[in-house]
Amino acid sequence: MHILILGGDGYLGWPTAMYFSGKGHDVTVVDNYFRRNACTELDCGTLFHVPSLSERAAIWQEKTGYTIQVVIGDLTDPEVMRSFFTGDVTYQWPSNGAVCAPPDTVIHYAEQPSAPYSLLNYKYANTTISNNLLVTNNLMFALKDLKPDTHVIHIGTMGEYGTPNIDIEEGWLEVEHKGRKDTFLFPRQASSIYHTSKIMDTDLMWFAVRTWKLRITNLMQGPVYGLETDESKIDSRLKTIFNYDEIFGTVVNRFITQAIVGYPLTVYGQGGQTRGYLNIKDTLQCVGKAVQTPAKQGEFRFFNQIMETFTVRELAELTCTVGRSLGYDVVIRSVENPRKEAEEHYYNPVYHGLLDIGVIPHYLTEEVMKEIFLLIAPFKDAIRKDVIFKGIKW
Ligand code: USQ
Repeated sequence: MHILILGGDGYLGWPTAMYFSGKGHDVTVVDNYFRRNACTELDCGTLFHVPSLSERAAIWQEKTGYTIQVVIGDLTDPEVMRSFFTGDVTYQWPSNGAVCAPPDTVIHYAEQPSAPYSLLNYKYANTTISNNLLVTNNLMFALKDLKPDTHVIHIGTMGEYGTPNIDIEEGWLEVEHKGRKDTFLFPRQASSIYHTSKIMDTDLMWFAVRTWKLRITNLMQGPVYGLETDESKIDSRLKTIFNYDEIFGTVVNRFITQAIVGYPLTVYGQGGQTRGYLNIKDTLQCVGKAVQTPAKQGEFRFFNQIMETFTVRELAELTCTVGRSLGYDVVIRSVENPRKEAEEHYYNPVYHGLLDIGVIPHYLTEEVMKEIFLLIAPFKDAIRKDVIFKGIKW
């Protein structure tokens, strides 16, 4: 299969590229280096230096013999998006790369992924909305015009649903109203501009499926944690970008980093916020299973991509237990919540669809968290305390 990964330089994009390449698929990655550039612009700090995409693809080829083709381009430009389906694409690596056939599958990660970034101010809100919606819309039109049988896997977010006082279904809800029934997208109520942009993505994709009979899987993902995947073990330079700062770091990765550097764990507010979490290894498994069992033509398929739920307080306590067992002096400090979100709420999402197609979860046990501690610990001296909490409010 030829798999095109939009956003192939990100936290999830690069591990996904290695995962499919290692299984013998033809893989092309495209990225505009948004994440790296934003980290530099906003002085976020990352745990370690990450080689460029071309450098990583060269290391990958040297170690495994597999080629990952690299394109540096901005997918908000419709011509860049369309070039992958017309064969007019310009490869950065390998420089003599033969032009590939159009992809069979597109995995769409090419979005600004941070809620705090989207609420820094109106400028960053606009960047989030324009990037995320234009990339998705360009993809929908490229498929409609050039290759409607391509299976798209879009990484959505559980945050689209918010924290409703009813159980969260996988994408759809059957509603009975005045004696009649119909099925609708599950009600959405996001708590950031970033999450709202993902709701609008979903609406664009649902329009495209209804109107042009495209085939799309929307993976409604919770916060991801972890650093290592089977492929990144091959060479330390293949590790994915790792953020622990307030803007791009997700909570579990942040807490472990904070514990290592002796920074009190930043539990926002009461810490009763409940989310569904998954290991980065399970993101790869889920995407892998979704590729193997694609949506049908004209189907908009949803999976809730989480493996288990935790409150923030539970995550902080787990980090404390594991950190102390490793000799770190870990303390928890509740800080005034910079976000507008429910701090104690009902949360009962359904998430059996991915298990039904064969995903076997890696749960966040003490042992698993210890492994992540041991991967981050060697970078202790590089951890910057000044980027951990700046209090980006909304
Ligand atoms: N939190 C803390 N302390 C911190 C950081 C976060 O208490 O230092 C809390 C937040 O207030 C929130 C929860 O932990 O209640 C999760 O926050 P997060 O920053 O790990 O995740 P979030 O902002 O929701 O976004 C992340 C990814 C995003 C993805 C989303 C899935 O950045 O791309 O879509 O997780 S979900 O949360 O299910 O919407």
